[in-house]
Amino acid sequence: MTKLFEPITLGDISLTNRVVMAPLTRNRSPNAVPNELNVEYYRQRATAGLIITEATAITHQGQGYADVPGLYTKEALAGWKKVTDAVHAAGGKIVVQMWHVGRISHTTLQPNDGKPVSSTNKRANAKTYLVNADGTGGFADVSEPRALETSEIPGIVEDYRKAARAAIDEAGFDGVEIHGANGYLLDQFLRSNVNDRTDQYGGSIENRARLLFEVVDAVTKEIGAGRTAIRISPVTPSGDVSDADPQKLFTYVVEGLANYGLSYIHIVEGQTGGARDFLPFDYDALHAAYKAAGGKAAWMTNNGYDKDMAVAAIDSGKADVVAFGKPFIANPDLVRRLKENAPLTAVDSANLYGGQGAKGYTDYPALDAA
Ligand code: 8OZ
Repeated sequence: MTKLFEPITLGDISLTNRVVMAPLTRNRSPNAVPNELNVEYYRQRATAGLIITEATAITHQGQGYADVPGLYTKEALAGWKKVTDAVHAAGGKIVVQMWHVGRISHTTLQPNDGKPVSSTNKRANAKTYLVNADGTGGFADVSEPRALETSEIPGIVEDYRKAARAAIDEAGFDGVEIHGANGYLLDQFLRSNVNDRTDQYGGSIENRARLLFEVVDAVTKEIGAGRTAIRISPVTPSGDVSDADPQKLFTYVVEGLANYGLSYIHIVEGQTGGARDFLPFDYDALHAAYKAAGGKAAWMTNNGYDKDMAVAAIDSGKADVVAFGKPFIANPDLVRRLKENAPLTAVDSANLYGGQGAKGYTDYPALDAA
C-alpha cells in the first residue's frame, strides 16, 4: 500500500494526504485582489493534502505581472480570507506563496513607475505579461532594474515579515511558502550570473545566500518555523538565471535551512514546467545533505510527476510529499482520480494565464460531473 494517500504533518500543518497542489500563476485577480472566481477555484481543489497558492506579491514593488494577487492591501487580505475560509470549510489546508519578483517586472507595474529592484542593474532577457487600460494584453520585455542599496535590504526583509504576519492574522492562511525559486528576487541574489554585488550580499555563496536566510529568520521568528516553508529550484533557468556551481550553492542553502524547524522544503527538480534532466544535479545528495545537517522538515518534490513517480518517490523515502501543477489545473479532484486510477483531463494550455475568467479555470469538471 502506498503512503501517498496517508495523512502527514508538515511542521504545524496536518494534511489528510500527500498530494499537494503546486503554486500556479493564473493572472485572474485584477487589481491584485482575490475575487469570488478565485474563491471558487481554490474551493474546488480543497481535497488536495495542501494547496499552495499562486505566487502572491508581498508588496507593490514585488509585483511583476498583470492581474496577479497581492498580500499588501486590506482588500487583498480580505479577498484571501474568503479563499482560506472556503478551503477550510471544505476540509483543506492552504499556504500562501510569498513573492517578490525582483527584476522580472516592468516600470508600469511598479510604484511611481519606478525601476524594478534586484541584486543587479542588469536587465534579464525575459518577458512579462502586461494588460493595457483597454483590456488588451501581451508579452513585453522586462524593464531594466536597479540594484538595491545595501541600506534598503532590511526594508525588504521587513516586507516579508509583515506579509507573513498579515497572511496568518488577516488572511487566515495555515502557513507561508517563501518563493526562493524561478529567478525571482531571492534567486537573483543566490545565482552567480545575476548577483554582481560587492557588498555583504554578493560574491561568496555565503554572501549570496544572506538575504534568503535573513528572510527565513524574520519570517520564522514572526509566525513560527512550523508554519514557514520555502521553495527553491536549483537549476531552473527561468528569469535568465544560472549558477557556476548549483550543487555547492544549494547544498549550502539546505544545510542552513536545517537549522530551522521548517514545515517543508519544496524542490523544483529540473527546469520549472519543463525537462526534469535539464542540467545534471544530484537531488538525492541534496536531500541527504539536508538530513545530515539535522534537517527535519518534510521534503516536497515537484516537476512533471505522475502517480507512479509520486508513489515511487514517497514510498522510497526520496520525498515526503509531492506537488502537482498542471494536473491540478485540469483536475480539481486530482486526489480522488489518482487514488481510483481514473483518467485525467488534459490541461487547456490556451487558458492558463489571465483574461478568460472561468474558462479553463473553474470549468474543469470533477469526476461525477464529467
Ligand atoms: C508562470 C508565469 C508567471 C509567473 C513562477 C510565479 O514561475 C511564477 C510564474 C509562472 O514561479
